[in-house]
Amino acid sequence: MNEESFPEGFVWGVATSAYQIEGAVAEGGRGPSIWDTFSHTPGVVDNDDTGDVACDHYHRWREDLDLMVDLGIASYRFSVAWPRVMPDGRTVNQEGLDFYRRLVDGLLERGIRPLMTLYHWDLPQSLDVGEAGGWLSRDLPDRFVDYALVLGKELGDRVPAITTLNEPWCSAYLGYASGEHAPGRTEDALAYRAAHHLNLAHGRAVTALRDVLPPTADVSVALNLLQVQAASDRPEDVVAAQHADLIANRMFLDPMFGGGYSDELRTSTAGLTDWSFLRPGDEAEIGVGLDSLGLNFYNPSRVGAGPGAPFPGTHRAFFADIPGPRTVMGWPIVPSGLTDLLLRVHRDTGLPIRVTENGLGAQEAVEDGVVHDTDRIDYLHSHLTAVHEAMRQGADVRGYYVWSLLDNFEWAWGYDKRFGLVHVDFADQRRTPKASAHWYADVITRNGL
Ligand code: IFM
Repeated sequence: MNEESFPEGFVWGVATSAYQIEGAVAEGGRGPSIWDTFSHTPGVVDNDDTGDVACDHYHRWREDLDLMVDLGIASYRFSVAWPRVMPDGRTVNQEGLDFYRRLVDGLLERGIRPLMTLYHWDLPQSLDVGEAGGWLSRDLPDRFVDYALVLGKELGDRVPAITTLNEPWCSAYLGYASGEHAPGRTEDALAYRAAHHLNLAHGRAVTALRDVLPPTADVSVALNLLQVQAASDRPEDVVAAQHADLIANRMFLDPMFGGGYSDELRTSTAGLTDWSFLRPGDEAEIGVGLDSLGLNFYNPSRVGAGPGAPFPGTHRAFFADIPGPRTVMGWPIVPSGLTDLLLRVHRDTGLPIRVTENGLGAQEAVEDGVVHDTDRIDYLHSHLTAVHEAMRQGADVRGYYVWSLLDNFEWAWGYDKRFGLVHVDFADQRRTPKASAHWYADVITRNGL
């Protein structure tokens, strides 16, 4: 690996998720998800956008796979819609399974390696009924195991890599504390209960999957760990940053890799939760071995003790400003944060790592048939340089997946913020590869920058 090249076999990929691209929410026997309900609630998504049609990928998947071939993509990270495969969260819908079987076969025929995420936030609505439903329910981990086993048995012979959860931080803290995501609950204490049940679902699913997957299967989780920086070296800011690290990162890392929730985490959350949801044996079930780790990164977070945008799930830490350039999402552009985070994760887990998401959100349009997204090229270039630097310093990074292949439904931001390498005209579903797509294809051909 020289200054600009990546090792042979480094995997170049793109990522998407089901609710953000598929559309066809009432076709093929699919049942409603919590995101259907949430996005149809007036005022919660910009412009009241929904994923009803999205990129119509459910009908256009062949065209989208061909786009990946044109770009030279080696691996495609997609997620399965639980409500398509089990419309009520429990009963198998063969038509839904068939869709994913065709998708996976289509990938393999084109020489693209599937990386399948089981849960990217679209929980079947019928599993979220009442005040204590959804991820607040102790029943959910077992429902998730049943679902994981259906996919493991159906597709495990042809999908070499399976990720259990995408960004459980978002499911727990944005779904249950800040309310920005489905199901839109707003109580800090609920977020900890949800996070624990997500962890338990992950651990139990990994154990169950091992029994049905081939021994070569690569099982992982994808975390959006915060690269937390203290707002200053004032003791109160340092403590606030440690607190944020505990609730955002170690809430997941400790039980998955550290032998259980740490005393520090328990102390730090006293007053926010009584941990009554934790039962003897849970931590052992969560801390099962993984083959690799997915890391999603967009920006570091500066955290302080002063006033500012509150940090979800805590009364004590606040997001502080990071000076310098920002994306239209308001997210600071600091590529060195990715190097630091990769090295930390390498130290903490020792696992092979994939950067399973990284990319830039922008507001852009096709002009004379072209999207000149030089800002995205700059962003991707600088972050790939940061990955390269982490590898030079010893991090075992095996692949990089741009978020995202297509412009898509960006959750509470709707369709206005575009992350795709490929522009989607949502009026006629026309796909136009942006300048960044051509740039990425070139990077892939050269296996380097
Ligand atoms: O679009 C999301 C994705 O679903 C999860 N990670 C962050 C992306 C950009 O916000």
